[in-house]
Amino acid sequence: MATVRDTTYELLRALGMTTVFGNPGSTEQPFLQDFPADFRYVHALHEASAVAMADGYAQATGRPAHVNLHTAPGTGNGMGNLVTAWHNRTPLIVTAGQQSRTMLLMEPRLAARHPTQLPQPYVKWSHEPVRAQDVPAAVMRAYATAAQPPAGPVFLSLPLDDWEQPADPPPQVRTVATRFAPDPRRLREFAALLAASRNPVLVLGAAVDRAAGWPVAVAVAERLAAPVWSAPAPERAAFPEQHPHYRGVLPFAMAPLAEQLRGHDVVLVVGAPVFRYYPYVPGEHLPDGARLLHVTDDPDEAARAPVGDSLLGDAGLTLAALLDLLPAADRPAPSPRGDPEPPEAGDPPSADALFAALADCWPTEGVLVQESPSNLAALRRRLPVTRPASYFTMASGGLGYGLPAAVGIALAERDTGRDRPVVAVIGDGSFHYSVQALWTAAQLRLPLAVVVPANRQYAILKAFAELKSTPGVPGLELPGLDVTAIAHGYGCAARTVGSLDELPEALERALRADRPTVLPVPVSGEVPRIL
Ligand SMILES: Cc1ncc(C[n+]2csc(CCOP(=O)(O)OP(=O)(O)O)c2C)c(N)n1
Repeated sequence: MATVRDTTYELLRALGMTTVFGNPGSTEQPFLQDFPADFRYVHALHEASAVAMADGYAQATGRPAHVNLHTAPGTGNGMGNLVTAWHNRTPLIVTAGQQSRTMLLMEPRLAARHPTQLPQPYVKWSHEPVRAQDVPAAVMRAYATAAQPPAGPVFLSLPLDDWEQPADPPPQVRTVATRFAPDPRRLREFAALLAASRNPVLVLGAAVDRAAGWPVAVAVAERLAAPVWSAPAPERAAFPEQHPHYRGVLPFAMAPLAEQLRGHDVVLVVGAPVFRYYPYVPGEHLPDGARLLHVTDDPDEAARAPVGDSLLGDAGLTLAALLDLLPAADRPAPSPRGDPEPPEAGDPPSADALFAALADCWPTEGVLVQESPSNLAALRRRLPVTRPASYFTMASGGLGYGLPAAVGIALAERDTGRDRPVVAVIGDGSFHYSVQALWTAAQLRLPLAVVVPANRQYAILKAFAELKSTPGVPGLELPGLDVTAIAHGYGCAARTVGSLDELPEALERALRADRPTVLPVPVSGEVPRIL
C-alpha cells in the first residue's frame, strides 16, 4: 500500500520538483529517508543559504522550487531570506519538519509552536495538514498558491510521523496560469491617456523581466518616444540599459525621485511598487502636473500606492496589449545619455574603477548577482545590463541573499544547459551573512566567480549616518577578516586581485574553473553619498 511519503514523492516528480534545497534534521529524516535516486538534495550548511539558493534557482529556471527546513529553528534561520523571497515574488514551497503528532500536546524538544504563524506574514499560505493523508494534496495546493500571481513563498509544517501513514488516492496533478491579462476597458483608458500625453515617461520594474517583457517594453517606449527609468532599487533589470531611451535607476527617496520626473505629464509605472523608497526625504510623490498610471499583478501593491490609478495585469501582457492601442508619437525620440567619465586612478582603486575594469572584461552572456550596498550606483552606471534575466539582487534590503542566490542561479544555468557565466559582486560585509553557500557551490563544482570589493567597513551605513546626522554609531568597521582564507576553508579557489590589471585574467580563469573562485579586490574606503 502506498504511504503518504510515496504519494508525495510521486506528486513532486509529476510537478518537476525533483530538486530539494535544505538542511536536514531529525524531524525531516522520515521524509528524506531512502531518498529516491531521481531526486537531488542540494545541501546547504545554513538555512538562510538554502532559502536563497532555492530563490535564485526558481528565478533562473522560471519554476517553483522546494526548500526543506528543520522545524522551528531551521525556519527561523531561513527567515531573512524568506522575507526576501516574498518581496522578490519568488514561488517557493517551503516545507519544515514537525515533531510527531503523537507527542505534540506535550511540546517535546523540537516541536514547532504555532508553526504556521512562524513564517507569517512573509508567506502567501501557511498550513499544517489536519490529517497525514492530506499532505500530498496540501503540496499540490502549495504549488498552485506559490505559482499564481503575485507569486511568492508558501509554507507547510509536516509532522514526522505522517510519512509512513497509508495514503489516500493521489491528488490530481493540476496546472495553474501564472499570468493574467488586464481589463480591456481600463486598458483603453490608460492607452488614451498615454496617447494624449505631451511628455510621457516609463518607469519599469522587475516584473517586466519576470514576464520576459523586454522586447515589448522597448516597443512601447519607442512607440511613445518616451524616456525609460528603472523603478527604484530594482531586484531585476527591466530594459536594455544601453538603449538610447534608458535614463538610469530612479532615486529611492520621495523628493529626489519626483525631481527626476519633473516635466512629465504622464508617468506609466509597470511591474514595480509605487515607489520603493528607502531614506525618508520628504517631498511630493510626483512633480506638479504629473499623473501616474500603475500596472501591477498584485492587488495589494496597487492598493498601497499613495498616488495614481491602477490596472491589474501581468507586466508583459499589459505592455503588449497597450502597444496594440498606442499610435506612434509625433515627437523626437529622447537622446541617449552620455557615457560616464573614465574613473579616477587611485591606490587602492575606488570601487568605481573596479567596476569600470569589470565592465571592460565582462563576459557577453554574463549574469550579474549583486549585493554591494554602498557601491551599487557605481556598479549600475559602469556595468549596464543589456540582456534579459541577467541581473539579480534582493528586493527586500536584507543582506545574505546575493551569495547563495548566485549559487542557485549558477546551478540553474548548468541544469538548463544555458551555461551562462555567473558573476556575483558581494561587498566584504554582505559576504559573511550566508557565507556557507560557498561550500555548496564548491561541492557542486560550479564555476561561479565572486568578486568582493573589500572596503573593510559597512560604508552604506556611514553614508546613511551622514544623511540622517546620526554620528557615533558603533559596529561599522570590519577589521581582521581574511576573505581568502574563508573561501579556501569552504573549498573554493581564491585570489586577491591587488591590481585591476590582473582582473581580466583572474575573472576568465574563474569562469573556466571547475569550482567557485572568490576574488577579493581591496578598494578605497571612500564612502559614496547615499542619494
Ligand atoms: C540582514 C541584514 N543585517 C543588517 C543590515 C544592515 N546593513 C545594510 S548595508 C550593511 C553593510 C554592508 O556592507 P558591505 O557589504 O561591505 O557593503 P558597503 O556598504 O561597504 O558597500 C549593513 C550591515 C541589512 N541590510 N540586512
